[in-house]
Amino acid sequence: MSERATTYITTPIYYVNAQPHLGHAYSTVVADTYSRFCKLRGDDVRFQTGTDEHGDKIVEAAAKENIEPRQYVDRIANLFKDTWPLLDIDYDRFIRTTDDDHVAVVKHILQTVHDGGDIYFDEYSGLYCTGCERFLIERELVEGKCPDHLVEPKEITEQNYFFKMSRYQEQLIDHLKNNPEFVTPERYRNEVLSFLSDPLDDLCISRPASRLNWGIRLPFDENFVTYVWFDALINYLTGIGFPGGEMFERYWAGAEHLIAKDILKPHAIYWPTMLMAAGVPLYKKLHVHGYWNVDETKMSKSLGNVIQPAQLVQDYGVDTFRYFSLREMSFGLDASFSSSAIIARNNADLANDLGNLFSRSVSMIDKYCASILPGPDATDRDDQLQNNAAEMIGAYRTHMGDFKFHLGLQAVWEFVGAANRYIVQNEPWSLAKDDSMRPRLQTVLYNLGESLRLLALLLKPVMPRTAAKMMDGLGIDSASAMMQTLEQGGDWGLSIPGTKLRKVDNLFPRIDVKKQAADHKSQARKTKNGGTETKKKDSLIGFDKFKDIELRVAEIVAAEPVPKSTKLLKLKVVAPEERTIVSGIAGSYRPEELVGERVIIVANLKPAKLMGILSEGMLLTAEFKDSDGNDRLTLASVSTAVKPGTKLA
Ligand code: ME8
Repeated sequence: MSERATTYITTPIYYVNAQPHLGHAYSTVVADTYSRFCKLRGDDVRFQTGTDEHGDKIVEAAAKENIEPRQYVDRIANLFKDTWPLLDIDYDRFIRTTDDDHVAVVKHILQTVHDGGDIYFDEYSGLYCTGCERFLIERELVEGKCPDHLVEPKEITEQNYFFKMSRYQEQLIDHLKNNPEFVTPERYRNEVLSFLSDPLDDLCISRPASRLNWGIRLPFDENFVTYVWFDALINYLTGIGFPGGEMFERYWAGAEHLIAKDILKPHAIYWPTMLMAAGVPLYKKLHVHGYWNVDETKMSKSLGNVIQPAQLVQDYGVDTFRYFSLREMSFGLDASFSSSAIIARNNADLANDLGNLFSRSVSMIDKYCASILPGPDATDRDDQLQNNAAEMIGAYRTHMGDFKFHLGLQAVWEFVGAANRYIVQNEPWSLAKDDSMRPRLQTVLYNLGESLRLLALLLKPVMPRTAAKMMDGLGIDSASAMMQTLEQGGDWGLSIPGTKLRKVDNLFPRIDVKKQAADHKSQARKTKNGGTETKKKDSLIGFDKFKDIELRVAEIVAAEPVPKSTKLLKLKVVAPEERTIVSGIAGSYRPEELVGERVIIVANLKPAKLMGILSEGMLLTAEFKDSDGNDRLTLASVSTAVKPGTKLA
């Protein structure tokens, strides 16, 4: 029997000098999703997050509030702790660098490295800013002054302890060369190697307690405290019971750290060399992601554009945020957060594609089979749909395991599109009209139920609440074996005919773009001086507003005249979900010449009733005069090579 793989995933431990924001939320959601994905893959998983509580910055933040550092760190650490349940973060340990066991492990490592001869005492001269309580380097200065305190730093000579980092430079280069996946994506591995092409300095790892006493005392010299990075990185060992203990043995070999590019150097250079000096094997992998900007601008307190996780959950819902952040950011690259981008994803991918697939399938099983999942006809297989499902699972497993979450989700949504097309192609509503087609109808509905079960299984790591709701609607016990791992549940055909489905609410309500746009407009008006713009200016729209209009390619799959109307045609289109659109083109087109056309629709228009038929969108047309001088319409169309559902950018 093969042994279960182990995975130990960590986030950075966040400084408590700021409140949790979008960037912290992203890293923590990624780690949580990966942890849940690894469980789905069958691994034995441990997941750790926490807070970094020592050092100058924290003392400064506490002083600003006129409270003791201890009181201050307790308050902010609790803010982080209280935030994670809002995002459904399911960690095993929340570690704080002020925890007793952590202090003991830091002392243990310091002593080991000291005993091994890799820590020495030396004099250091540098430019010291008393306001900052740290040494500054030349290029941090503006006109020779500290930019924060506007004073010239003093040249001081201080005695400190140093770690012989330089001694491990070659060993680290070898490790990076021999283990191409040690730091990923590759661009960050290259960055580290390029940094290592210059000689590495030793690392100053202490601060005199006379000027900073909020830290861990060196075990071999009580007059000094530990430099905050040497302290913080060790949290990854403390959390699994280092140095002894079963947990360390069990998890360390599977350690995968997740960080953003800002803290690459401490993780890819300080940390592995520290481990080498302490005689501890290196962690397995370092995954590095990019930065979130807000509306293309850097997020910062002074710009007032810091986004808080609680606000995100309130505005968009937890699963919409989780899905959006994983789908929108190509792991490793920077991405831009905007309200219109998250609303577009909610309305198109979640409400339209997934939400409609779910509600239509469940309501047809309700209507035609009294909410009981029918049995498929044993001789009637739909290989195409089953192959699509197998392809989805394969691609999902590979990409999620490689931290390419956007590609994993893309594969899932290709299957959502295939399942939506399956409905259109099979027309269960037509099959239901013909008694002889009952076995076929049952097969189609079973296959839809089974597609939804597989989707719920794969979406568990990304959107745990939505997956639970889908299982509830499908009448599946979320604790059942087929919903636990890909191994147990990834095969086609495990749904049990006869299962009673349950009524659940819509998976994703649409977010009203118009209302949001109106809110933004009134917000913008408030901030403009006096509202004196001319009418002409008012008729121009900003790119933000244009981005709210969703144009998609649709394939017309059926067309018929609307009774008692000379102008209207009722069209069934796939974009990629099926919808009905009533369009005033009867004077220019005959129904039969429209089937198969790829046209352009406005996909996020509020549905409206025309001659009693609900029209869900609008076709783009242009007016012209034909050779007889009659007014005619022509449809905006694209080549049939473009897939239905493709968005126009
Ligand atoms: O550096 N986009 O803590 P920190 C994406 N205590 N991620 C972001 C982000 C953004 N705009 N801003 C922050 C520290 N992050 C140290 C870590 S670990 C041993 C010690 C996330 O509070 C991202 O994960 O400054 C980044 O690496 C981390 O927050 C930095 O958090």
